[in-house]
Amino acid sequence: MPELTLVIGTRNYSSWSLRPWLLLRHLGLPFAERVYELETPEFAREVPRWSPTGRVPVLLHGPLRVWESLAICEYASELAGGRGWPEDAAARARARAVAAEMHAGFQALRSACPMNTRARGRRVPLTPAVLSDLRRLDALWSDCRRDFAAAGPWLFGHFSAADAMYAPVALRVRTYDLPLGEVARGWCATMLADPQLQEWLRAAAAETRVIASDEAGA
Ligand SMILES: N[C@@H](CCC(=O)N[C@@H](CS)C(=O)NCC(=O)O)C(=O)O
Repeated sequence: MPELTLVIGTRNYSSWSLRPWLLLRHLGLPFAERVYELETPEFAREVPRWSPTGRVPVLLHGPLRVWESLAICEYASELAGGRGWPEDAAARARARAVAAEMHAGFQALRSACPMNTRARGRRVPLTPAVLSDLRRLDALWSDCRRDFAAAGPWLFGHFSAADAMYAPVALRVRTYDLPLGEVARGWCATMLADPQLQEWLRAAAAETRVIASDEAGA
C-alpha cells in the first residue's frame, strides 16, 4: 500500500488538485488517491477531516497533513531528492518565483476561465484584466523557453514544479482558445501532450458531475 495519499477534488474542475498530482506522477512517487466531488455534502463533511482549510488538495503522509498545492509540491520534491526543482540554484530560485506567481496571481484569468478539462470552443469576454494576465503569461513562458530550450521542452528544460503549477492554465488556453504567442503556445502543446496529464484528462472525461458555476463561456 502506498504510504502517500493525495486527497483531491473532481478532476474536471479541480485545478489546484491537478498541480501536485502531476508533479507526484512525474517524480515517480507512488501514492493513493482519495477523490471527493466538489460542492457536495460529502466533500463538506469529509475533507475537513484531512484538511484544516476544508479544501483540496491535501497530502497525507503518516500523521503529516500537507495542505496548499505549492507546499505539497515542495514536500514531494524533498521526498524525491529535490528533483521537483531545477538543479542549478539560480534556475531553482527563478522556478520558485514562477510557481509562486501562479499560486498567488492571475486572479482575473482564473475567475473568468475556470478549468473545465472537458469543454472546448468556449468564449469568454477578454477584459483588460484578463488580457493583462495573458500578456504576463506569454512573457513568462516565452522567457523561460528562450533561456532553457537547450535543456529540454519544459519551462526550465526538465519537468519541474513550475510546469505542474501552470498545467491547468494550458488547459484553460485550450478550452477558451486564449490568444498567446507561438513560443507560449509551444509550451502549452508540450503540456497537453504529456502522458501523465493525458491520464488525468481520461479520468476527468469519465466523470459525470457538472458544476454550473464553473461552466463559463458560450
Ligand atoms: N490555495 C489552495 C487553494 C485550494 C482550493 O481552493 N481548492 C478548491 C478546489 S480546486 C477547493 O477545495 N474548493 C472547495 C471549497 O472551497 O469548498 C491551494 O493551493 O491548495
